[in-house]
Amino acid sequence: MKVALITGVTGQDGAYLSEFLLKKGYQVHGLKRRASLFNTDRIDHLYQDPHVEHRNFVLHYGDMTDSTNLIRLIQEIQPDEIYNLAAMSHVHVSFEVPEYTGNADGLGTLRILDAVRLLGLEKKTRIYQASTSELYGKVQEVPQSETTPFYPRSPYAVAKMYAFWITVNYREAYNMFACNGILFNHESPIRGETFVTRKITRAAARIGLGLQDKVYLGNLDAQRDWGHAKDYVRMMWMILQADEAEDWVIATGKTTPVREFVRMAFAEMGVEIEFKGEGVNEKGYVKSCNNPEIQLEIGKEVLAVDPKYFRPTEVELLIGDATKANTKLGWTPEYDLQGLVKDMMEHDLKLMKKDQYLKEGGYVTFNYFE
Ligand code: NDP
Ligand code: GDR
Repeated sequence: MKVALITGVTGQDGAYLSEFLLKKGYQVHGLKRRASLFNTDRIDHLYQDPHVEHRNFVLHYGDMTDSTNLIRLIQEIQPDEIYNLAAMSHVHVSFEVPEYTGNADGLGTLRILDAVRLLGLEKKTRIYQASTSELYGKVQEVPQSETTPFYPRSPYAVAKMYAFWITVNYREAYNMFACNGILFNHESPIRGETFVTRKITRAAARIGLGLQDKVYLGNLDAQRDWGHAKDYVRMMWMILQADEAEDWVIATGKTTPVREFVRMAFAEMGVEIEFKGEGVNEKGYVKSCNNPEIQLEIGKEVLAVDPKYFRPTEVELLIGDATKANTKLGWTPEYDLQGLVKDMMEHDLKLMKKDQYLKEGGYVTFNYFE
């Protein structure tokens, strides 16, 4: 039985990757942080009673900023594969907590690599590092591939740049099987609520059900290459099964502005949106509604721009070239953007219907605007 350690197991990718590896027959160990409330929503369906012998899904407390904890866990677990997914992963928030981001996302990666080296596991343990299209930052060329130069534009991206190169360095210096997956944005129904896609699908569902008036967004012109997280975790595994340790771009090859994602999300509920105005004055209005379950007045303002969501330095355009992954590993995504939006909207409409019942029952429901 192969043994995997996933850092960031409670996150979007950690949850999908755990499911994927368990189906493949792995024993999966996950690193979770201690929190004052349960933080395992995304993996609760995989939970196994700790009193049962021979579990194949085991959680451990830990933190990317704590070297001794990481060394001890890796020593105990003796993993065949480590997927280093843990990170302070929000680009905008990284401007608020730049030092912590550098510590967890940059030095955290070094701690994992060095623990493996220190424990003499260089020949046994393969390491996947969660690198990112944010490394490309300010546009140098499109589409972006493994040979495109980096120009990071946030403390998050700069920390991830350190993580990228320290992974390459440990591979070259110590002959370790350590790889970067340079993944472009990938989303899902369990995406964090403050990333733009999930913020939009949650808000569209709430607005459609009369639970929220409108949504405030930042830069509507930013363009992203959005894929489905399920397709991307499959590729993380493929990267570690390859004959050689290399770095790989994973992307759909298509890019879409934030504004268009909004249009597609509302369209999933049968609501057509039109945009008027420019820059900070741009707004979105209901143009038509052909869904009897959705009661939205024609002309209702459902979207406004709030500059507080603008970033000090922005990444305007990402579009990835995953030719290498397509040709050498045979990876192609199963979901297109339409399929992704449909999956997210179906989920969020169901979720918000629960809130609607609660509200009708007199309970207070909470909305997130960030
Ligand atoms: P999430 O934000 O959903 O999950 C991040 C995970 O890291 C959570 O489990 C979180 O724990 C954990 N974490 C954060 N800080 C620490 C810490 N100091 N110690 C231990 N664990 C910590 O991210 P995703 O699942 O979307 O992304 C996974 C990885 O891939 C991240 O490294 C991200 O930067 C990278 N990435 C993501 C892309 C995407 O589009 N999703 C694209 C490219 C790269 P908790 O639940 O307690 O907060
Ligand atoms: P990103 O994702 O920064 O690409 O990082 P996010 O969804 O946060 O932003 C995408 C684009 O949308 C614009 N935007 C907004 N973003 C947010 N969060 N909230 C808003 O209200 C809003 N309005 C417009 C942003 O300015 C940006 O241009 C994600 C993370 O998962 C990283 O960890 C990962 O490395 C990269 O994707 C690839």
